[in-house]
Amino acid sequence: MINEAISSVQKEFEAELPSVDLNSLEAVNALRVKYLGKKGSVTELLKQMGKLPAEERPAYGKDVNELKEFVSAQIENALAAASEHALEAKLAAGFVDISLPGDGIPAGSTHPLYDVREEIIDFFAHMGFAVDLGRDIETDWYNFEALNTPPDHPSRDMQDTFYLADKVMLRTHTSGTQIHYMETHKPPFRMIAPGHVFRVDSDATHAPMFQQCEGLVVDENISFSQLKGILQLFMNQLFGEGVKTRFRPSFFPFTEPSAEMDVSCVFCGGTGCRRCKGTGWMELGGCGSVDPNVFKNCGIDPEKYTGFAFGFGLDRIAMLRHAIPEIGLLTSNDQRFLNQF
Ligand code: FA5
Repeated sequence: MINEAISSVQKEFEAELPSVDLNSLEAVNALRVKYLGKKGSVTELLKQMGKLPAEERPAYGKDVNELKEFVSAQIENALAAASEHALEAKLAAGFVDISLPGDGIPAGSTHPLYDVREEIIDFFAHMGFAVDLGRDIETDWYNFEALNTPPDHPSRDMQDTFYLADKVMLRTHTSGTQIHYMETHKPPFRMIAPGHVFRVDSDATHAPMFQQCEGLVVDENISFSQLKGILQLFMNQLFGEGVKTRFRPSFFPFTEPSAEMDVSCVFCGGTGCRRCKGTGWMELGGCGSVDPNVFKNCGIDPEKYTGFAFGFGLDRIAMLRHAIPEIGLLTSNDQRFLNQF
């Protein structure tokens, strides 16, 4: 038969437990002290064991230990519930628990235009080309005159150029960087000049601000066929081995002969589709052999040196690679567009 003192403590505990506020850590702690503390009723029962005759101790010990385990388990559960409630209350009051798992920061990605620019720089830097970023604001000399562009050339028109002051403008192409470079470097050299350019121009494939990459190689015996070879390699790098190039005769005041370079349409492989307007080709940039007048303007002997130059639209390359229908999307900062990359 269970010891009367033990069963009375058990009954008392069972009667008291339901009335304790389980949301209050203080109340549950008080219950713990009352039964399991140094002078708690269960602790007192345990102390009694030593005073009992030896033959009664085993049965008493078993019962009192069972009671202790029961009370401990109940109080532990109550403490866990009260602690959780206390934490929730703190969180609701603005407390930050730094041990809780975080919400996670979504990873960003590089912009498709940035990727094209980096790939171009990487490709030409590996071939020993220097990189000159040039400047966004140019004078008439660098943007037009030294580039052999006559005063009546249409590109000088207010309709095409953003003028900041008389003979000062936002550059309309990266070709001015050729002049700065030739004025400050002696041949032989090879360089590229990626950067923003500005024109009064706006439709699905033309933007008022876009990026170009200029290229210039000057040495003795530089030929047009070397230009074609390097640009073919460059296109292979950008669009894969299967891409073909085509050079159409064209005109730029600063190159002679001049050409427009087309690549076989990356969408249809050259058979003709809606995107290449049925031609099988897409225009990417201009190029040519450096006009001797440009060399003279920069103090380089055209009898000794020859060279080639090219200029490409980076936005057009990004549009081709990702089938982007509107050039404006590239600079619109629209998350729905950007999240696709
Ligand atoms: C030029 O700007 C010459 N400076 C290129 C050059 C450099 C020729 C060196 C010879 C030697 P063009 O105006 O065609 O050429 O522009 C070159 C490329 O820039 C175009 O083929 C196209 O890809 C891109 N481009 C031109 N206008 C725009 C525009 N408004 N928006 C986006 N891309 C454009």
